[in-house]
Amino acid sequence: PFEYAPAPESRSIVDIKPSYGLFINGEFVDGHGKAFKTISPSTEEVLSEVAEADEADVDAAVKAARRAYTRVWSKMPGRERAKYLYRIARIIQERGRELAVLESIDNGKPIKESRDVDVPTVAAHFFYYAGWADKLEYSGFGNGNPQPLGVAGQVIPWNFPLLMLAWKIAPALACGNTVVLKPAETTPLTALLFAEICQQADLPPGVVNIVTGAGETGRALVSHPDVNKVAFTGSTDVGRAIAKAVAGSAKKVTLELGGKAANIVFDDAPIDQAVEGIVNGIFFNQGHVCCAGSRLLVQESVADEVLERLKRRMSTLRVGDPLDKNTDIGAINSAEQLARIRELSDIGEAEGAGRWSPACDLPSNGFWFPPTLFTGVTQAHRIAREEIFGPVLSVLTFRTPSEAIEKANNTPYGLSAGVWTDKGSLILHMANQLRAGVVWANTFNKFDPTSPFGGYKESGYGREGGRHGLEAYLK
Ligand code: TXE
Repeated sequence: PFEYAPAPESRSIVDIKPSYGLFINGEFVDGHGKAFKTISPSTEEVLSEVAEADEADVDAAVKAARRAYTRVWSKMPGRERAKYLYRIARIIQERGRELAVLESIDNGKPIKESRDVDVPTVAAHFFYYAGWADKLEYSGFGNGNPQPLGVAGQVIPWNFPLLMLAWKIAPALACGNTVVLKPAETTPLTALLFAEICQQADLPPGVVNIVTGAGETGRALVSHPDVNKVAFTGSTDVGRAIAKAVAGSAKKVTLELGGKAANIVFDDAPIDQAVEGIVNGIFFNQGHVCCAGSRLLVQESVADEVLERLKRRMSTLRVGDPLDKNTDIGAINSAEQLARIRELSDIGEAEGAGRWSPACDLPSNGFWFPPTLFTGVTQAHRIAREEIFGPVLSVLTFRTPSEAIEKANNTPYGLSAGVWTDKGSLILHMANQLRAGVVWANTFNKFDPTSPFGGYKESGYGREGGRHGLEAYLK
């Protein structure tokens, strides 16, 4: 019963073609392989058929990237490269609504997130790295004469299709590399729209190439002998496979893998603010977030109060149509991911944790999962250790800061953590003790192009974002 319900964002502003080819050397071309279907996870309708790049297609893309690298891009002065990146950033802003609607249709995420978080952050990355392109010699890399690496092979996941593309492509181009990027098989459409934007920006052919396909295409790309740099974001298992595939080669590699972040609430935290941070930490993007605050560690003395307020807040979350501007939680990205979330949640229940979800009507078509809370979770439970990658929060309690640190670090992962307290000294103490690449204080899931992002332990290595993000693309 909400009084104000604006009409859903119109689908008609996006032009989804019945089929798409590969983007190689500045043009859309037919692939040699089969085609695969991309569906809308909120309706299960087939959106389009997309070419599946085989080894020969990947080779053609790498060759185009090499030519563009040698003849044009690596020779161009940084300030000229910057002009293209600024142009791309501006077109992303101009076509922001179209990009946001397409992202929500193909991925399932709520329009208010794709419109207000994903797309603006994507533009911000291109603006930010455009600013570096002509200042690299002053950045302290390569004894004042930093050089690009060559051709970058980049493989990205489906949870932030455009944002991961921006994290990968913007720094690579700013440094003078050319790229072949493979989007995830369930979310190829915005990368293909980005290819159109490259054409619109008159980016020289071959500087950006997009090859669509699944794991086989990704494997062909990362193991191609003429790829100099591999950048991957995805599951820890595939990250391991990629590390093996490139072992012994001279390729530079960065891996950004899974997570099981602790969001730690102390008894002196402003509770309402912390509850918002807990909700944002785990329900943003349906919990399909590598740095999601999927473990809530709450100090025992305030646990009951926090849980009561959290449940009340969860009861107001609206699950449904990603294009409805009121929606807080959209569709789960695929049937496979939904099955994985269901399986781990059922295991949590079977292992004795208390399961709770607010009453909510889930649409009959599409892939949906209600916001879910598990209480009474211990370190022994699988839901405390394994990445669920869905809107499922495991709640643990602690008494002292050292117990919180011990529990937070008791995971093979180390991507992020959150600390909620009024004490500045405690924030600094926790940040120094937590084995996580990012520690947020009194906030969560904040992404900024100026800040480096990346993991400890099995969450991977290398940093993306900020000045550190340049390091991955320079020698
Ligand atoms: O990931 P994959 P999946 C986690 C999350 C999720 C689980 C499985 O827990 O439930 O992984 O998701 C490409 N060589 N994350 O199966 O398979 C693939 O085509 C090269 C966390 O979707 O890792 C896609 O483009 N590439 C994560 C990309 O790898 C290969 C985000 C990621 O898919 C390949 C996504 C191969 N051998 C899932 N096999 C995060 N860190 O944010 C697959 N790919």
